[in-house]
Amino acid sequence: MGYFQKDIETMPREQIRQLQSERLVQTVKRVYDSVECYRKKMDEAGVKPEDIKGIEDITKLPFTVKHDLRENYPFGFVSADMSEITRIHASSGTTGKLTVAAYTKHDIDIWSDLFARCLAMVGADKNSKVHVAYGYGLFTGGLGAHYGAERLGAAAIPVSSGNTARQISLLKDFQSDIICCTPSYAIYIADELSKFGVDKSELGLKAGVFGAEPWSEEMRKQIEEKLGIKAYDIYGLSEIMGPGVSMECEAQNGKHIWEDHFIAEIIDPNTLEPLDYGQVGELVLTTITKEGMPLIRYRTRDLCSLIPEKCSCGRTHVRMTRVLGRSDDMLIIRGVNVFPSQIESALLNVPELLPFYHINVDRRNMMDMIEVQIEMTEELFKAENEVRLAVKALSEKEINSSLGISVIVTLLAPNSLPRSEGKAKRVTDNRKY
Ligand code: DLL
Repeated sequence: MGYFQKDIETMPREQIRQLQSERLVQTVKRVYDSVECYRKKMDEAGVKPEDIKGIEDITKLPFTVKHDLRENYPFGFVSADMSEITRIHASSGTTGKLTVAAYTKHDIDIWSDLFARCLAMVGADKNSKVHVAYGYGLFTGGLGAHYGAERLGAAAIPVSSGNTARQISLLKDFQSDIICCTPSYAIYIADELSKFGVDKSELGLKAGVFGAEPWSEEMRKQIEEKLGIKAYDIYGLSEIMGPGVSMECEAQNGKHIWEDHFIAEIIDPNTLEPLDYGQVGELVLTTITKEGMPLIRYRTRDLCSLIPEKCSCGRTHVRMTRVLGRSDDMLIIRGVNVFPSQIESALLNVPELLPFYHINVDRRNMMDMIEVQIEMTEELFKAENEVRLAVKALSEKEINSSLGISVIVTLLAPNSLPRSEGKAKRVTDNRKY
């Protein structure tokens, strides 16, 4: 499928590395001179900008963590003059203060290019109509997708999230070919179609650009089937830019990280040592062209691995695997590390269950207990009690055999869990630490 900036997207790896080296040196100089926190961090680590001669020196640089951004809230990490800042976003996260992201006009320009690359990658072009159902506002999803669609020359349709009835009628009337939203909202929209008497064949959709939360291959299959489209994974985070840091191509085997603008490393989240390609660890990103708020070795907390091999799509930029979970939302259940996405994968192997679930974690008599509430299909809901009990037992076994932990599965009637129009909240941990 199409390229937006072919020469860059297929640039030989040695050339990418050279570009990264030059841009890293510039960025380090820039932040040392303009961001007090970086000057302090680098002085403490005993490293001067002159010590960074290329990408091979990146490990000499200190990490940046979310806490640093919060401590310097709101604008302590801004590296440009306020007169040059043209946009400010913020991410609420799950706890505490907002994390702010500030952009210059040049930053917004690059972001638009990168999202345009992502859209072209999944077959969009200037004839496309892009239905944007990510939230518009401080969240980066809506405006990120919007500017990308416009940059490509496609028609951006700024629907934002919510009001599912209107989403469906607009999808049908406008015959949009691309939809951008969270995967959980895509499933919700798909399930609501029948309620409005709309069949997927009446929509013009061909592809979806889904991200902002972890999702599984099983969920992909369901979305693709229910909407009759190809479902692609997009990744990003506000601190680094927003959506479009990386995107899946037609091979659907990992997301290309746009390495002409970001340097990706994987580290062991405990020892902080760099890990090799292929090893699962925490993704660390350095921005190398940002002016508003460049970040050096930002610990994303997202766990994945990097795939360096050449991709069948022709793009040379390194790929990251699906995000397995976050090093900070990993549940430790009786000593076993468990990610909500692993529970999702195991349960969606059971065809009688729907992809709407919630995990409750509790501690009783010093023992960690997990209850997974999951919705049944209409058919199972109407079936005999014994049939339901058999499915419950089977799903408990699925989780046990794939994760090595025992859980209690509670089957719920269809539509009993709250639906999410943005990021889904999947876990409630009631344990007292
Ligand atoms: O979620 C930006 C975004 C919008 C990405 C739309 C993709 C689509 P934040 O609100 O700052 O920004 O949240 C960033 O969301 O560190 C990941 O933990 C998670 N995340 C984002 N995309 C994916 C994905 C946006 N494709 C945090 N798979 C990140 C898994 C994702 N997790």
